[in-house]
Amino acid sequence: MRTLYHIPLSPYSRKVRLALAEKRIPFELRIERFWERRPDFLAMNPACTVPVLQEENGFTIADSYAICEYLDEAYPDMPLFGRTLGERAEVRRLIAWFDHKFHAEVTRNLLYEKQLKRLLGRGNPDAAAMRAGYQNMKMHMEYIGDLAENRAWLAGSQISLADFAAAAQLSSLDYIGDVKWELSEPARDWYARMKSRPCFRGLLADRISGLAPPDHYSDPDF
Ligand SMILES: N[C@@H](CCC(=O)N[C@@H](CS)C(=O)NCC(=O)O)C(=O)O
Repeated sequence: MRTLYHIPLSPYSRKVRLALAEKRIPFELRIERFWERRPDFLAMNPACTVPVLQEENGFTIADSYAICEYLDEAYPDMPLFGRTLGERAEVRRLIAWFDHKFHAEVTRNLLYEKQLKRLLGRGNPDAAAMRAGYQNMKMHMEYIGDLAENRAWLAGSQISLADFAAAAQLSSLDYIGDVKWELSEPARDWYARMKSRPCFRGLLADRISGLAPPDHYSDPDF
């Protein structure tokens, strides 16, 4: 069976899980404690990051963007990178926005500080980083709201990997109760639409032992 090595709160793993589920590609999940640096995992991905996808025939690919591009080329039904040249450029711009800018300015300052740092034994959360994360969230929620108000989906008229990249970052933060949904009603409405899609079911069913999500986490009408 095709296997995705992941950790539940990893936004990059979540993006790939959504892409696989939207394309209805069967897969199983395997938790990889990347901080233990398992030799077999290092052999698959010398960068030692999750996610890593292993196809049934043993073909292995690391990096969420490379995995999603590979999936779109290998399984072209339900294209996730847009159809026209212009759409494809906009999808890629927004994937980079969420994978890099949103992650660096918001997710890293909250999720990494509060959860991953402890797991990795890298000390206590940094209060200044957390303040910056909450502050930066305002601009990002407004931006998502503006996109959602002016387009059917974030990158244009079709759902795309841009929506999954954004939803993946937000769903990891939502699991730890750190998304201020009151900052943008259009962003919240867009996320409610995302949550009600069948591809989201796996993420909404995630439960991490000793860390329960808030009640609204799995409720599409939150
Ligand atoms: N560019 C990579 C980033 C993946 C990444 O940073 N994953 C985190 C978990 S969310 C990780 O494995 N971090 C391990 C580390 O930084 O040592 C991708 O898109 O897959």
